[in-house]
Amino acid sequence: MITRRQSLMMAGAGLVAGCATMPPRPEGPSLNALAARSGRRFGSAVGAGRPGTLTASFDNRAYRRLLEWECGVLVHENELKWYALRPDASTFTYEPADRIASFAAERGMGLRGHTLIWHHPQWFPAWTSSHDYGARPAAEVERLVVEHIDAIVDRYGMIDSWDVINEAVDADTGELRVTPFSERMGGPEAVMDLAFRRTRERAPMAQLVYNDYMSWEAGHEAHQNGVLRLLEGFRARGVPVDALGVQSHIGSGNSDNSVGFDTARETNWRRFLDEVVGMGYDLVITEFDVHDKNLPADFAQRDAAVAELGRRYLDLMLSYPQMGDILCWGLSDSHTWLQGRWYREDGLPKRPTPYDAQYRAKPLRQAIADALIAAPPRRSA
Ligand code: 9MR
Repeated sequence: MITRRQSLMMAGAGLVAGCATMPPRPEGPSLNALAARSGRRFGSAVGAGRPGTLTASFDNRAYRRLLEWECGVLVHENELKWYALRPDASTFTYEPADRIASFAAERGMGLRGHTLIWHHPQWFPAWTSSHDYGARPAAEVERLVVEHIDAIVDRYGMIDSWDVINEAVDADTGELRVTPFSERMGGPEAVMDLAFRRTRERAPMAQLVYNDYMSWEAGHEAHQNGVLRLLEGFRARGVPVDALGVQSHIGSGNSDNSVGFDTARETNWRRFLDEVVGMGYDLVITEFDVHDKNLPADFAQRDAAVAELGRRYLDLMLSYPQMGDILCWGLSDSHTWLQGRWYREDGLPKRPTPYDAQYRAKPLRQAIADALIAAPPRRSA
């Protein structure tokens, strides 16, 4: 449900059907062309949600133009999640996901897969709790997971990089989350190992990713440690995981009580990344945006601070040769998920993406371009 406050925010952000006319394309190469110079791709999430909402960027012609200009790879924002694809145990709702996949295929773009299992109880559809798992619940979970992976991976055979598991580590404690599946299968590891192994069988050429939102801000240490333990476990058990998806929602910190803008702890973050690549994992930036909740109202000041932090972050990430593709979680302020929660004190719309709500390039777009131009070549782990 969209609240009155959200609808006002959306109007403020320019998310009103038909109000967008397309400003000229930025001069010079696209972000994807710049990424290609060092062997990477640039891309974005796009959503085919209910028309007129923040999740419906694909509905917007101007937004689709931005994708065509800038991207070499797309990812569904929500359409492959269980709650979107599977209203009940036997129905699959493919149409919104198909539209995005066709758009990418027709333009020769790549596609990432988000996500085969969002390992977080909040995002499991309600029916997974009330489902009749029968006398052998573990076997029934296994059947559901295998059926899901086979159906989705086969249907979207063009997907070359899968977020097989998303957000399994509790950010506060570092422990693995318990889900309706894990509690019936004898633990989270059993579900995750099965998912990775099955995906490898069905998509042997695809990059298999564990994706999470541990970040470089202060307060993320428990989350980072939990992710390291999980990645060590995968290696110890011989589970086929190729890369860590670093979501990269940086900036103000995503919570109601966020106070600062930049609390980056670079030395600690490098130590974390060193351990990850030391275990032989590649890195992917899967959901980049720069939250500006606590920055001043003034657009120029805000945009400059967002661009400066974004550049510093991307430079650090791109200093790792194992760092691969870079995807933003939305290209325009008209449709970012951050407009829908953790509102600014001044009530103004946020500016966390490379293009403003009128589809004009902002300093963050230039910062991404500059970071890509300066990037050393990619070398896979
Ligand atoms: O941007 C997504 C938003 O539209 C959805 O309402 C929300 C819940 O499904 O998920 C958002 O995307 C999340 C992504 O799937 C996983 N990492 C965090 C993203 C932002 O919450």
